[in-house]
Amino acid sequence: MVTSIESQLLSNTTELRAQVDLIVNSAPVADAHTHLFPPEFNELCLWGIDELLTYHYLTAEALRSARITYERFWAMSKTDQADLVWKTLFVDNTPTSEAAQGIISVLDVFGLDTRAPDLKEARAFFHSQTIAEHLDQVFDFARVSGVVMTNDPFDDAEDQLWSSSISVDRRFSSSLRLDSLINTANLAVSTVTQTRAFLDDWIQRRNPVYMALSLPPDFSFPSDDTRDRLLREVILPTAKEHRLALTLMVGVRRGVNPQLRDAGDALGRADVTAIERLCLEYPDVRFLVTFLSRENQHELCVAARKFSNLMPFGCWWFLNNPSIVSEITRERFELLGQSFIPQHSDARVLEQLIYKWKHARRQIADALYDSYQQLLDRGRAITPEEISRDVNRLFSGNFNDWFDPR
Ligand code: RAT
Ligand code: ZN
Repeated sequence: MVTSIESQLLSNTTELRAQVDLIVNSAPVADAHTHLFPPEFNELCLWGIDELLTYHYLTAEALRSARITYERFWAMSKTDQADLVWKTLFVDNTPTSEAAQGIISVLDVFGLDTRAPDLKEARAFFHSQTIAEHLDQVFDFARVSGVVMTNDPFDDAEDQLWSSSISVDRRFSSSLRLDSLINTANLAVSTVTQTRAFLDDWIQRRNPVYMALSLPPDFSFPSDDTRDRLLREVILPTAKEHRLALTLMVGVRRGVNPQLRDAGDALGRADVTAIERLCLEYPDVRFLVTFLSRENQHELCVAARKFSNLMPFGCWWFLNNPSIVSEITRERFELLGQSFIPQHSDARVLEQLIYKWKHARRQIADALYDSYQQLLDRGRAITPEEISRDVNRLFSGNFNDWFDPR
């Protein structure tokens, strides 16, 4: 008798592994947080080898080993900086760090020499690409169906582009990032009214998928400060009224070493109970939350078990290393089933989508396989159809439910 693939129970571990790999590697993913811009945003759309190598994750690493002062490094042109990063991290040393391995994955996908002594070949390759086709190819390789941008409503360069009524590539959705509001505001009553009107207008025109805020480790709620007032009087009412989720990224310590510029931020352990109180007090607001400290991850899972308006997402920034992604993803499967968003890329440079998703899929596949294997040992086999259901929920279903509940 012929059994259809859909109803086939995977009771053999080799077959199970093959199916998990196939399904995880081919499922399209909705990328919930990036810093990418479409080509219509001109110089804000970053791509190519020089942008890849001057990514702040890599400049921080190169400046640990290269014998050069910060001043001299920042005075160099972008191509010279990229040459120095390449020589330091890829020629003089072995590129074992996650960010460096990311470069290797990208070069490899395009068939470029991963052991090249310099960047001649890579530069020639990227210069020969036209951005429109290259973008399609990158989305295709990464199997990303769409990305959420990070849009600062107070950034003049962005604002001018939006106002020039460009039509944005449909794969790029906007998000309303409110860090500059929180960092600059001093709240008079008129400011509250004006700020709300400003946000209402921005939301109306740009149709963001969520509002977002990054927060320091000492974030507390409730609290007797301007941030608390902004949350209560501006941000949370706006979220309610527009039925927009609020994304909170907690635990970043900005500018710990200002000389490193973009690479100078660090992290700290934060208080997850602040998020619990927000979820309790605002049950009709959906919170998408990630913490930067490894030490907060278990507490975040437990908080999410208590509040269905809390969705943990991603392994953010310094957590985006295979060993830590593996640990966090397994912890989440054990405590939350499939009710979380396992990863976002945080890509700033287009081709990073390729490596960030390739590496994330590997960890997610390993963790899922182990969960199904445990189920099998305990007496329940799984079907390919169920694996697809689970993976689709993790890669896009939770995202779509959360951001588009209408
Ligand atoms: O991961 C990063 O690239 C950081 O620099 C930050 O941008 C962080 O992701 C953020 O969104 O604040
Ligand atoms: Zn980010």
